[in-house]
Amino acid sequence: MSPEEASAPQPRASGIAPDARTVLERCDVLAAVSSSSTGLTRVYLSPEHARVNELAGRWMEQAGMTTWLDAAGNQRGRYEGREPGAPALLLGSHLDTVPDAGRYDGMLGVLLAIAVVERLSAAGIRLPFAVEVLAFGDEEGTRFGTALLGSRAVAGTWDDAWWQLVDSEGVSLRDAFVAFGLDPEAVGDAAPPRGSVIGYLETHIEQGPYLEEADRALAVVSSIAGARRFELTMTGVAGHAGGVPFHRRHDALAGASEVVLAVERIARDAGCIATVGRLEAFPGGVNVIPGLVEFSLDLRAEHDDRRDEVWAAIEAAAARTCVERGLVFAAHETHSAPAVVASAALADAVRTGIVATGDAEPMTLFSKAGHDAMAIDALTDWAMLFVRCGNGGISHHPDETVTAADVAVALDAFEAAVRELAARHVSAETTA
Ligand code: HGY
Ligand code: MN
Ligand code: MN
Repeated sequence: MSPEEASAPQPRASGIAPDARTVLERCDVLAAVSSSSTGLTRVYLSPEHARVNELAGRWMEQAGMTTWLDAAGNQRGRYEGREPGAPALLLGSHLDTVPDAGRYDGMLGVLLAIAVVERLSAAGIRLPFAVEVLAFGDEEGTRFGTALLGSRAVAGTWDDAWWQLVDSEGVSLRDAFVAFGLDPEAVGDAAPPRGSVIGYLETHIEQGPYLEEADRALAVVSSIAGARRFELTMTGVAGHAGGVPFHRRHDALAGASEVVLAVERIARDAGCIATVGRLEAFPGGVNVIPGLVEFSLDLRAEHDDRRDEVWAAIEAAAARTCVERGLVFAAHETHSAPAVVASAALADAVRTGIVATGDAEPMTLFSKAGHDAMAIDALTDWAMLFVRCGNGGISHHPDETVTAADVAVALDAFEAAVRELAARHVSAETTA
């Protein structure tokens, strides 16, 4: 196979390629697998997770892959290269969701990866490397708070301290593993042997407004923001809503509210991104001054030192509020992932894939959303392809949307990027 043949994308049927339409139909099938009757919620090691693993596994087999469930509950598929057992290019994304999610965040990337392999297999093409598809089970961290568990197991960066994490029902991660049929002691087996991986490509919806604003379908990702997550508490004194005069109050909710607004002000002024996604006041009576507030913080930035400076400023603002109001502030960090930069060589192949679809000057975007590539960065080089989100880029919301045309062009670009890597592999072998 010449380098030119290896990099030519499949000819596109008029209109929307049938396999691109199948990707969207499969997104709809997966969207129906939810633990909630009023929206899409699917968490790690749940019965719903087992169900979508089964569906993805079946589609992987139809695409000509051998499949297995790995030691961390990720659904995996492998399409051999010209030589059986050759090192693999990894393609993937995640099948878990946030509460009340959209149907494309993660799922689109898994299904596009399967569709790329299906195209190779249907054309009888074997590349100079194997292609593995990974459907990660826990990118969001919805169930246990710490994110990227599936991809961190594959990257070989599992932390045994996580076994004690518990979900909202008090089920530990260890017990959830066992209930899912996994052996906690074997979690390390999810990591591929050293030298058996040549890189990782992920296609994902942008989850932002920039492609839609620029009227572009695709972009290559330059880097992914580093993230830290915290469980925060503000403790005051509960009391009678009528009997306690203002100057005697230690109102935990008023104090927490000052911190929430300080989070927004400090992060915005620093060009970072911070969100309080959850807040609960206790004891929660309408006629009781809140004595305790539990709230979350999701803090991200393009550069980790900037992010950490913002965190220090937030802590200082909280300390001032505590002095003024006679409160106590505490923070427990639940997740931390460093900012990561895409591999120039792999990103260039993604760029070439976008050019192959007719976009002569592909857009480059920094990802403010986190992705499994952050974890896989510890294992191998990575690059990402972004697909336009409609509705102003809304995501982590049922109104998340993509167009069939954008999915079709993303599939072409993703396939072209994989075949570009094959062409480069061939020419590197030839000149070696
Ligand atoms: O939170 C994120 O950015 C990703 O969707 N998990
Ligand atoms: Mn997400
Ligand atoms: Mn995602």
